[in-house]
Amino acid sequence: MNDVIAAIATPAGEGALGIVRLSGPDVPAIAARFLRGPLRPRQAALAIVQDGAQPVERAMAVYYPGPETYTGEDLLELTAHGSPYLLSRILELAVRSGARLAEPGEFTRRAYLNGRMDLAQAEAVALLIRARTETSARAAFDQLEGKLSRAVEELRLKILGVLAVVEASLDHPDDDLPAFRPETEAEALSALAQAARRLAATHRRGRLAAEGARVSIVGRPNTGKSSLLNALVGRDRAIVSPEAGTTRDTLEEAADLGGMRAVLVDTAGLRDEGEAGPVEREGMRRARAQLSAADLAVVVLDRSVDFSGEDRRILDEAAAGGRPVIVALNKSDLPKRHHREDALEVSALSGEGIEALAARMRLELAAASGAPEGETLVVSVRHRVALERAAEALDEAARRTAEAELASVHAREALARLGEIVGKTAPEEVLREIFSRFCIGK
Ligand SMILES: Nc1nc2c(ncn2[C@@H]2O[C@H](COP(=O)(O)OP(=O)(O)O)[C@@H](O)[C@H]2O)c(=O)[nH]1
Ligand SMILES: [Mg+2]
Repeated sequence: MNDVIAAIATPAGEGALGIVRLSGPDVPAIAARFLRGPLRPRQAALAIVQDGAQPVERAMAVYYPGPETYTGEDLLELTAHGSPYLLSRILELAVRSGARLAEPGEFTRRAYLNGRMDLAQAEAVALLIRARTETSARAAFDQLEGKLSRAVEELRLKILGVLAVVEASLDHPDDDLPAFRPETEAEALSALAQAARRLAATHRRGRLAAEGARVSIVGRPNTGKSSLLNALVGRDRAIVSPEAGTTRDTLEEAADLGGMRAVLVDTAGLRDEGEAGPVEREGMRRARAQLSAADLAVVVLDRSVDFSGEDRRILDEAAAGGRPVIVALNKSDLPKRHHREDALEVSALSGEGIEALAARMRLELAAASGAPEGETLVVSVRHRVALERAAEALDEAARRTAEAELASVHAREALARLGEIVGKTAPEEVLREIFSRFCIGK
């Protein structure tokens, strides 16, 4: 990290303002080659961007001397007019003056490597940038503020406490150590395993909060699934046709159900496989795969035709595994052939009942994703897996306390797994994978 990196930090496209960022040692020296005007630490200063003797732009420069900066290095932010041409021109001048183009996430990677934030916090930066709803932004913000890191650190400290006792018994086997009783330590380790599992289990809610819920719209052919998706997202996303079997592949569309992000998935109609051709059968297979991964199922029934055994089977399949199900009784504008107490009457055609359906979806999802106020949420799969592995290692350690040496090995394994979350023990591949998902300039 002895070079200076530079990038445009604002999104591509015209805007009122745009920002070019530089970080590394020697930032002032490089800046002096293409900026005219004094840089005052942590104060906005007018700087003329120069290409040789020619002025190119008037920018607002803020110079942050390291190490108390985002990256832990000297940092310079140039705010200019938000013209893609001007911004790339400024970037080019910075590069010609000795900086190099930053890779995706490289600023945050430096922040992590320089100890300005741990790995979980660095990952939260990407989550926060991607957050689109209140719940996802809050989960990301909490993680960035170190909430998850603190929970993990607390676990680590408790494991270290037990480990100290266990290892003391190894170092001084002949001493009478009243502190070491295998059963007591086993209990303590099991309790820690449970705590790690409880934290891992918040991932379901954490993922819902961050990515939005997946909602599968399922039903027999022609009940109006595609029409319903269109009505819910407010535009003609899916092809609607009176011809049964029109939707053959699954189709996804993000919807904002009043502050709650959800991904709606339209699926191929489900019917007797024996009557379907190979493409339709593949469509049904995909529909079922989507359904099994859904956080909520909306089963669409056509109330203008008789309720059938196929409808019954779809309802059962949708509810499998305790998944919440909403039954939409569609085509309320047509004469009804059957009725259900538990269903919401809607018309995808006229829009009747669609608001109520969206509200009901929001309610069901809130119940599934609603984290108790203040709860620490695990958002990423990586963290969940590390916690689960730590829990396994702790269980193993708990089983082995009679053989202190083995217990110690497994407890140390648990420490290493937890260390991966905050980056104390994260291998290079993990770092590369994490930071490659960032945008450039962050
Ligand atoms: N009358 C009426 N027709 C509808 C309604 N919803 C869908 N349809 C019609 O039902 C047919 C099948 O709709 P589509 O959305 O393609 O059903 P899918 O096969 O379940 O995706 C089309 O002709 C739609 O226009 C509705 O609420 N009322
Ligand atoms: Mg369809």
